[in-house]
Amino acid sequence: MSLYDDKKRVEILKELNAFKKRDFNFSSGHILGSMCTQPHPIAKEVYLKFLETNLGDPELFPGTKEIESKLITFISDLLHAPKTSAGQIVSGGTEGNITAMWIAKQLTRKKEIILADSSHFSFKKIESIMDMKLIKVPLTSDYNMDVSKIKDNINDNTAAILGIAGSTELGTIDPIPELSDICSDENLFLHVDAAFGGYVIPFLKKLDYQVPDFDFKLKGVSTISTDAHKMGYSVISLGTLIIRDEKWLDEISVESPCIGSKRQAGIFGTRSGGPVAAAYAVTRYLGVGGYKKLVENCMNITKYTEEKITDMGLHLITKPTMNVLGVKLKKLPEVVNKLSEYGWKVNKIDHLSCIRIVIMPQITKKIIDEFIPVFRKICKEVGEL
Ligand code: 0PR
Repeated sequence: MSLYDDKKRVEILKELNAFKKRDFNFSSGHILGSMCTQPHPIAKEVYLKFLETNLGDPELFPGTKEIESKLITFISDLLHAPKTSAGQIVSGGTEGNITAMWIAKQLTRKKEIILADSSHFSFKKIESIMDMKLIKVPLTSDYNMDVSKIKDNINDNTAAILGIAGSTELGTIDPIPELSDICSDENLFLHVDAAFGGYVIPFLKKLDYQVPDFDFKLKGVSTISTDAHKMGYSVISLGTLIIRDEKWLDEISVESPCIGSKRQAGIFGTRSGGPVAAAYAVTRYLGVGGYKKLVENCMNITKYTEEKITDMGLHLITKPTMNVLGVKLKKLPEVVNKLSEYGWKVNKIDHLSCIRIVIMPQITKKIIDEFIPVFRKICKEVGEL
């Protein structure tokens, strides 16, 4: 008798498929507001093969552990990390930020984080979980951190400064070179949140876009987080935190007596090797050249979308730095609700009175050509145009 009862299987799949039908999906091309993506086919295939691996026990899975090292090497090289550096796999941008602030807090024994209003809401979690304090600095008219306001906020309690390389709402990049200088001068910890921009900015540079340096080439940068499940074109959930000095990992590691490795660093214990193997497979498949093409394509479609939207008579909040557009709207909730009724998903950003459109790799010109007439019709219907 088979242990896998086919009748039950069919019944369960039927039930789950009914739930899944209610979801939006990336392959429709109608999700325009998400920083996640339909993963690359190689990522899907590899993910399934590594389902039962556990990187919390590297003694059992030494092969998968080596894949993890290779992925970390790829990203470290991309970010010009020094030889002294180390990498920590995390579940995504939130855990990357938490882990970086954990290191900063341990190293400095201080609690204040200086950051801009545009920082991701994961920092509010950090404030609460880690009993740290957020010291907010305003933005310039370009929606970047106003560096001139930083020095006034540095004091004996400063644990770290945050720079954002690809902001959640508009994809803007803080002046990381200036932040690096300040942090070098004042001997402060500088974390760069490149959850979105980590897989974009290095390629924008190769494509000759004028974007500031943001990585370990800058001496003051201490840690950088990047997400493979955003522009890394891989499966959820995977991020990487690269740490300038391997020794800092001691600050977030504990003895792990019952497993093969003597110590374990980071928040998670048991963690799947699936997303790690998948992300590595995408880096092998695409390589630097492939990612460059992907980013070039996303940027071309961003430009195309910008033109179509401004042709409609609408305005952007700011010129896109990367593949993120903020479209100003007076009738924000009305437009967003109607778009959703028509099957299109964008993000509603109330405090900027705009929608966010993210041009991820699955978004083609054809999709934008389908979207624009619907968007225009809705804008007319609600009196936006
Ligand atoms: N840092 C930055 C700059 C981010 O933009 C994000 C997420 C994070 C950290 C946190 O990353 P995780 O969510 O991986 O922990 N930014 C996206 C956002 O808030 C997350 C997201 C992605 C939301 C896809 C919705 C969605 O469909 O928009």
